[in-house]
Amino acid sequence: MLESVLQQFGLSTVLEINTLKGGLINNTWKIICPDKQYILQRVNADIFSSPVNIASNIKNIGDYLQLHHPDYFFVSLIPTLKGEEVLFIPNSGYYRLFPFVEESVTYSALNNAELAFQAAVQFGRFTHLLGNFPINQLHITLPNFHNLSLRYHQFEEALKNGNELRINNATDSIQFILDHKYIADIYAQIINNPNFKLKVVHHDTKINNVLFDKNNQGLCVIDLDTVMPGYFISDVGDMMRTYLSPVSEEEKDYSQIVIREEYFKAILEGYLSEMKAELSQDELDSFVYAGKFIIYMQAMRFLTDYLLNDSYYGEQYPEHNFVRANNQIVLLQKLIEKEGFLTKMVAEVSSRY
Ligand code: GN1
Ligand code: MG
Repeated sequence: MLESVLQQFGLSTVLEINTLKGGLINNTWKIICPDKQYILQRVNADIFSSPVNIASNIKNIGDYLQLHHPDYFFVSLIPTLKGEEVLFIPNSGYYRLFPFVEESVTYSALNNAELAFQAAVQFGRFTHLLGNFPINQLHITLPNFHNLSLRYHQFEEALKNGNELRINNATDSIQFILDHKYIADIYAQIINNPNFKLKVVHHDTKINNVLFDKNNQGLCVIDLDTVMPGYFISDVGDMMRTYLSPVSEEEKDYSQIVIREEYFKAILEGYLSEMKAELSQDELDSFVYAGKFIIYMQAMRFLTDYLLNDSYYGEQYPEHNFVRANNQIVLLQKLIEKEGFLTKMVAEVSSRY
């Protein structure tokens, strides 16, 4: 099957096809041909209703960067022999092909704060370089993706219509989300605050979406599916969610979840090195809030999915999304414990940029 897909992209001699794990949504394979390597992806069309719009965003952003920032390293799509940037195969799905960047490295976990700094520079640079990009030309690939008010509403609906056994099993976690609703209320204020500007935001800043070179210098960001107009708190927050703790959302031993202050500092310094001039005082003052916003949303999304029988994220073992939700709740608790300290760090560090 994949062979015939690859043929339509002009790849007829394929030596190896290796499945890459990592993302929860799309399928990804590394394709090894005699002279070159590629990344093939099948876009999950149950979630992304228009893979063609994603391809169009990637093309427009690539063209803009090529024109205005020709030194920026950008990974473009390789079209099919017929010139399509995404190939639709009925009853199978939407496929797209990227070149594999030779000697590039990705990480799924962080044990070096310098990499967190580099990643934050890359996500900051991406938004910074696209500062004058005509934002209304971006297709909205996932409407309301980081709309916390809507996510909260969906959570409330799941409390009414979800699996009753699971609702009873999750009483404490549900109570935690209800008790922290103020995080959603702050979001509702932010979107009405003119000092928060819509920017070109990546919306999925986990570490495996950054390419590094073999000397661990950041090269560029990848996985542009969710690049949409948004607020900086989405990108900074998801970095906090995924870089601060040494263990990921998959960890079942919650005692291993800790907030590593030097990683917070790395995110702050890396992001501000590119974005300080573009952030208003209100935005800067929300730097720590960014982490609360995203971790709260992710805890709620996993919990909502658990209550709705895992229809979005699926599960690899019983109670998987319940474990993920509770992991994120612990992460949020630990972040809140350090909020005062981290807020002082933002004031201190930002005065130096
Ligand atoms: C999904 O597919 P992946 O792993 O890049 C999700 C993110 C979540 C993440 C949690 C489109 O991202 O929002 O933060 O899982 N993407 C979508 O692991 O829902
Ligand atoms: Mg992704």
